[in-house]
Amino acid sequence: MSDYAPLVLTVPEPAVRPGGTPDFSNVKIPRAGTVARPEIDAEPESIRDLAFSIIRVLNRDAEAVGPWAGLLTDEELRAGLRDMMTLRAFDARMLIAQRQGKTSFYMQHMGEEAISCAFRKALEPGDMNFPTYRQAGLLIAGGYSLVDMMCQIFSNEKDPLKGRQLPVLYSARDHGFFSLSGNLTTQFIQAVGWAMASAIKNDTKIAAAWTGDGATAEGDFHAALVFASTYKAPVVLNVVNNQWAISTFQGIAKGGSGTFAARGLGFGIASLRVDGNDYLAVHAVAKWAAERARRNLGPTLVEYVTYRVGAHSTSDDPTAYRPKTESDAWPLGDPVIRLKNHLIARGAWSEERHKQAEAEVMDTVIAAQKEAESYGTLHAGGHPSMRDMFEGVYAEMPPHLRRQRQKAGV
Ligand SMILES: Cc1ncc(C[n+]2csc(CCOP(=O)(O)OP(=O)(O)O)c2C)c(N)n1
Ligand SMILES: [Mg+2]
Repeated sequence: MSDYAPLVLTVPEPAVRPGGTPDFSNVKIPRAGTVARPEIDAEPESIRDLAFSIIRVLNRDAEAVGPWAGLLTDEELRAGLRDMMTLRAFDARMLIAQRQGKTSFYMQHMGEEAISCAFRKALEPGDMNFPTYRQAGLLIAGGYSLVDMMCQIFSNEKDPLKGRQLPVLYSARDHGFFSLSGNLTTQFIQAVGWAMASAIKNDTKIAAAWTGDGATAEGDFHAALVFASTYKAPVVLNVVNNQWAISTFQGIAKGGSGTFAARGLGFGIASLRVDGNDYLAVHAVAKWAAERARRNLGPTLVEYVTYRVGAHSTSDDPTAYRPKTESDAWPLGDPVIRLKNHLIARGAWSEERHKQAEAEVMDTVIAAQKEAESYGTLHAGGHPSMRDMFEGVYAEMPPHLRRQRQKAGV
């Protein structure tokens, strides 16, 4: 007989299930403006508390307060608002297009627009993002063509990637957007490797790695942190904690560290948490982290606290695993509405201007869609040539591929 009681496996459970009352009492939210802004060259050891708090700029009255406020002009904030509205309109149109059978698949950003849109504004030309599928704001805020994005989604004759990638897995080297890999957290090791190469070449460019909360459980995430910290790679390590990894709640991937940002502490990496629905806070933290990387002060891990309002993808139905009204209960609000209200509070925007901007943005997106559809959609119109399938991988086509191409008659 053992002196010990039988062992029991711990399996974390989400606070509520479908049909229950949404509960975010576990998300501790400090008041806006209360978290300190350390010097750029602060030692990671001296700012460990930032991995357990949340940096916020916009308060309940839509004012920008505290040490992380004041970086952006009215003009820049209006541009940021327009980027987020464009991303939202783009998502709305592409979700309908998927229902209409014009594309097989789509992934939306609802609720997370501030993160990729504001982060893009902290980068310089030549910097490289290694994004996941939920950062199309990096392209939109960087002025990439909406038509090109849609052509990729429709896999049509003008698809820049010639039908080789799943819809939304874009690639735009000149826009600092590395080919999007469906294999999650490859982004982390690749970004760190790219950043190390930049340092080896004595270049000035930095990298940005992207992952969701769920994918931090992959071994690649931890391997990347080892290399980033040992070699002080010029990289910003972004973790978008939107509370869900498809149907798995964030408590499964988080482990015992308390927060995702706290993962960085064991590696001696400067680690911060930020309100991911606060455009100003995201931008300020991204600037701080990018500046550290650029000054050769090493990597920064940033956890964006946010909520995935929509379904994971068009293949997912969230009502199967979380309460229908959970997103309404999310305490950090809607990033578009929060920035809109801030601009109004500054006297730099109005309800009328917002309505007009909404109409303009939708017109722009619809015009882009019309053009993209004229080059074909999934089942209609032009397609990439079958011949393209055989090109672009080898400098010289190997004999077996040549034979296959001949067999295909293209
Ligand atoms: C290495 C790897 N494992 C599993 C998957 C399948 N998969 C696609 S999305 C996803 C959930 C990811 O959740 P999270 O990292 O939180 O990102 P989010 O979708 O919430 O932005 C999974 C498991 C994958 N694409 N790659
Ligand atoms: Mg997630």
